[in-house]
Amino acid sequence: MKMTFRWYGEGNDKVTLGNIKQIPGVEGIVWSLHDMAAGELWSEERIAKEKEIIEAAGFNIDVVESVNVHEDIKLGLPTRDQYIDNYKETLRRLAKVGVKVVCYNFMPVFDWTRTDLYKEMEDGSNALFFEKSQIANIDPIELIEKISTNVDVTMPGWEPERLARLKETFKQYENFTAEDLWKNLQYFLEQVIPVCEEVGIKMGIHPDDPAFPIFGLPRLIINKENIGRFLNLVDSPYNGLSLCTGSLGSANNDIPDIIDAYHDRIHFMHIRNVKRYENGDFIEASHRACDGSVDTVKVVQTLHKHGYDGYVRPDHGRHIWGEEKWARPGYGLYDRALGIMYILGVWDSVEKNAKQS
Ligand code: DNO
Repeated sequence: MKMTFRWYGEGNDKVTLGNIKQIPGVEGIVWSLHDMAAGELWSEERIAKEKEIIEAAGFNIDVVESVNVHEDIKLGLPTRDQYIDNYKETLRRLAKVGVKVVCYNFMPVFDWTRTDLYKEMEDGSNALFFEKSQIANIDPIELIEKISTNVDVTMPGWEPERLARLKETFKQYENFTAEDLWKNLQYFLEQVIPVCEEVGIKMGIHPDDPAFPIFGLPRLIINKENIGRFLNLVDSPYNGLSLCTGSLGSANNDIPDIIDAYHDRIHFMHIRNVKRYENGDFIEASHRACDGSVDTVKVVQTLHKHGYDGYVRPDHGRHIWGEEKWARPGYGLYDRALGIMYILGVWDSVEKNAKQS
């Protein structure tokens, strides 16, 4: 298991590389060019600059999250081919500097969705929250307006250019089915995976978050069966997963069982916990197994059992010790650092037991 930490880049993240350096065990920075719109070709100069900054701080640049997929590709529009060409060329450029894994998602319109970014918890911390009944009763555009007020940073999946086109994009998805989306995903993979095989980049699709349809939009990567279908669309080790325990944990998925089934296709793990309530709401909890609905201990044990040597990062943390005043929602420093210590603690103890027996 290779530990990493997501970082949004200089001037765009209040967490510094120096901060991250002091968290035990972190080998790599999960990075991206966050100002690139989906479909744009990444410049070699910008890629080289990011590599230089990250490597100078003593980290590897092996994982990129994300290279975003243009909406026209998801919609299967005739214009998709030019964006797929850019995607392929971006992958070639990333491979040239040593990138090994690219994380992406194939969720229509939105990336992750929540109804409250700072829900107060009993201990005084606050965290991302999803209230199912709110989603059922609110217009998506109203929701975005409501939750993005008072957030002065761009959030992944909530980029300004995406939000500006929201109404129009929703219209394009009218009468669009899950089968349409599967077809367009297959088309994308059939184009992109051969390039990955050639240049040595492993693609890891991120599950849909939450792992159920919202606003009448189809969602594909939501359970074991669909993940199996996805892996068979193009049956290549380069067509793999960024398995996110929090996203899959928003529905009643048996994540250790999913890891058992597909561990050889997991290139990147996002490990975090969520606490699910009976009414379908969920809140992001600490990484500790007993604090939420995901058995994070069993997740790590199962990875160890299969000799997992891919990348891992802690995912969304709660905002603690007042960091909501400066941190990007879900991406503060402290709770993610605690998460790393928990994940490594479980891993080290399983490793030690395995060696002794
Ligand atoms: C949320 C993240 C997602 C993820 C994308 C991958 O915090 O896990 O935004 O990066 O879905 O493309």
